[in-house]
Amino acid sequence: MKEQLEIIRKGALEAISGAQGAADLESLRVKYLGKKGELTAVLKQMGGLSAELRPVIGQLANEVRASVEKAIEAQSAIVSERALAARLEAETVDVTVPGKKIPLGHKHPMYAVLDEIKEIFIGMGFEIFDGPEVEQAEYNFTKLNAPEDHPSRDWTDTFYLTKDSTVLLRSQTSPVQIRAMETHGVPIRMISPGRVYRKDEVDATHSPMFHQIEGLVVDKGITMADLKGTLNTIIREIYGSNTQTRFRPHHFPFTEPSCEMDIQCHKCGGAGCPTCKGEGWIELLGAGMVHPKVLRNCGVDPEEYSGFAFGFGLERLALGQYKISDMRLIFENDVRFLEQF
Ligand code: 2NL
Repeated sequence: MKEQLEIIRKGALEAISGAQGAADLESLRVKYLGKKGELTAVLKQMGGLSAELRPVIGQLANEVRASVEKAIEAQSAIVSERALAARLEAETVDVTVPGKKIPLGHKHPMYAVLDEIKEIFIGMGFEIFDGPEVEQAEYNFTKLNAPEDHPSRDWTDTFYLTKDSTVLLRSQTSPVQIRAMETHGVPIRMISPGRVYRKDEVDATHSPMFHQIEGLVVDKGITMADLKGTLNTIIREIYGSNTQTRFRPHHFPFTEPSCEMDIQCHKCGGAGCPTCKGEGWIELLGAGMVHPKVLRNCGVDPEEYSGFAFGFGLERLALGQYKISDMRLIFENDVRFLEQF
């Protein structure tokens, strides 16, 4: 029986060291150590042994079992290590292979213009203020000194949201500046960019929703010279340092005196061409010295403080900057148009 056990041990250890996978090892375990295995078969014959031989063979059998178990364990570690190495080899990722390109969008051309303008104002110490698009008539008109019968208040021009005409879609961003004077106080240097709404029919130069940038500077001793100097500086940042400007008298209820600012046509240099409709000048913005009544309506003493304000349409500026012929293209968001910028 001793020889039989040694043969089993030798055969088992050889078979185990040659096993290539976990399944092979499991079947070898069954073959040698299982209930119907070779070692068990030998142990079953131990009843016929003498009393002296039985413990000797028993001890040997235990040794064989232990060494077979140990061999299976060791081989199992080798096999799984090999399997891992093979997997790592097979599943290697080449991180140097160029990736798939994901097409990214970009800023809308009008917001590119807006961001450029914001940067210029921020550089000159202006703060950017936001406010509600649904406004009270009080803030959109009354505090801005618009008389009760002013044409801009007419329901044919303004989107009212209540029957009593007290709530509306703002027609300018000036109410943001009124609110800023009330809450932030003066002195103040600010711009308020945002959507505004007017009952205009859609055509190449009009849209019922468009974007406006308004600006406001209030401090002690602010004059028309500050208005002209600031606006000239900003326009020259946008259009180039050689840009010629002119100021024409105008009327707004919220400023006194009021003016409009033109730039000399960048296409023809002032000679007159289709871009400037033969004028040589292009109208750019409206501005003026804040009306004393407007200051008082916001709790600011016009004897102590003065200021200037201005406003312009962003779409119109973007159309000019990118030589776009139709405002509808700005809002349609057709990618064939947007991809050109
Ligand atoms: C335009 C140009 C303008 C203002 C806006 C303003 C704001 C306050 C006080 C006084 Cl809080 N004025 N804004 C001033 C002049 C022109 O916009 O063509 N508007 C119809």
